[in-house]
Amino acid sequence: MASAKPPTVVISGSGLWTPDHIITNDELVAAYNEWANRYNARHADAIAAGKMEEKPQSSSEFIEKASGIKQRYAYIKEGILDVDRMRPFIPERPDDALSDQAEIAVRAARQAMAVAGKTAAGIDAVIVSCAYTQRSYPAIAIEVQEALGIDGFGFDMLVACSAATFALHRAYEMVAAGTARCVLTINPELTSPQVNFCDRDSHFIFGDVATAAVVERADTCTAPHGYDILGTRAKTKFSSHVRSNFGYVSRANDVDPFGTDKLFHQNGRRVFKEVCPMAIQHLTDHISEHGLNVPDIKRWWLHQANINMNQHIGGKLLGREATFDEAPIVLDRYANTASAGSLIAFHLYHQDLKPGDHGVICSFGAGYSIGSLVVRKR
Ligand code: CO8
Repeated sequence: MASAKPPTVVISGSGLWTPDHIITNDELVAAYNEWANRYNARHADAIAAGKMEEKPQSSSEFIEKASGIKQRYAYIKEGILDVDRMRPFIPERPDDALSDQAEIAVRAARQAMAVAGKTAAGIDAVIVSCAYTQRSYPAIAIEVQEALGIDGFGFDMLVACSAATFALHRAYEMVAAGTARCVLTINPELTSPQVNFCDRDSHFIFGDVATAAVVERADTCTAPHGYDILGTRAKTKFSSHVRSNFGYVSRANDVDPFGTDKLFHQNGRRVFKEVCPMAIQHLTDHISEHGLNVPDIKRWWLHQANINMNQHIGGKLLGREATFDEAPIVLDRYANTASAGSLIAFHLYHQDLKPGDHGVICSFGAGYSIGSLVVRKR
């Protein structure tokens, strides 16, 4: 008996929630430098005796040149620039209130649902996928499901920078397999609580945001800017060069659960050198799997960690510098938003493509992990 052809699966809507608060490089650098001055004054004797290292100064010029980041958004700005605190002040909410992450997830999700023309009744599953969830259980996805009035099921996924693309992969597979008619994927990237604002090498990297997407069968899609998913590709390779050791076992380890190694830390140079070739190979292989060559791709919605990384990858693929139109950059405004970067780029820059145009959504980063989708405008 011939097996039935799997249905065409579509991204029919996307959503983006942007926080109200902006932190510029100058603001961030001023707070860090003042903190470093105070630290150095406090430990002057030990530093002079060579027992402690002096904290070096940060600079806006370095940040923009090394990363392309000019500002970032913060869910809550209060506390981050307070030299006596150096972390956001996010008051704990009672168990019967919507959690912070569920709240921002719902905001992005409602937008994606409106764009896709979907009500709660049309959605079967919710995937919340991001770099961190603010608690282990009940899943944030189930809380979001409840808040949106969706019947069906939800679960959380953590794949650091590739969480958004890997969630779209799962959604694609569920819809293709017929286990769900329509899946909502959401990436509430609340990064600021895990940023070490006292670390010159990484204090500038991240911003908060939430993105969402609706994935459904082509035959139910009524959205004006749907994209057929032609295929997905994923690759992971273990590396500790981007790492956070925060976790539930710290209590039993008898260590400070908030020590600096429990926050985001990385060897940025190594990551740059090791991930770029992996991403270039991955993208080349993925499009060729679909009989496509680089000139056939109208738009590359790439991960947004570092502008030099994007320019390097775009340059190697195209043999010249990619234009903004070919590979849009959002990290100057949003900074690195963990997994959400490629989805922000997609959300802001996908409506102008013509039916039949091809594009690629791709993320790369911690894990290491790389995830991509080859898509075609309907
Ligand atoms: N101001 C002034 N100078 C600085 C600063 C600063 N803020 N920071 C570093 N420097 C100095 C360094 O100390 C160094 O000095 P020296 O030469 O004397 O040693 C010099 O500037 C050059 O430093 P680097 O070699 O580190 O500079 P790079 O050009 O490599 O730029 C970057 C640093 C921007 C970090 C760059 O390496 C980079 O972006 N690499 C890619 C990293 C990447 O993509 N990582 C993925 C991270 S995201 C991810 O995986 C998701 C994780 C989950 C989310 C986490 C949320 C919290």
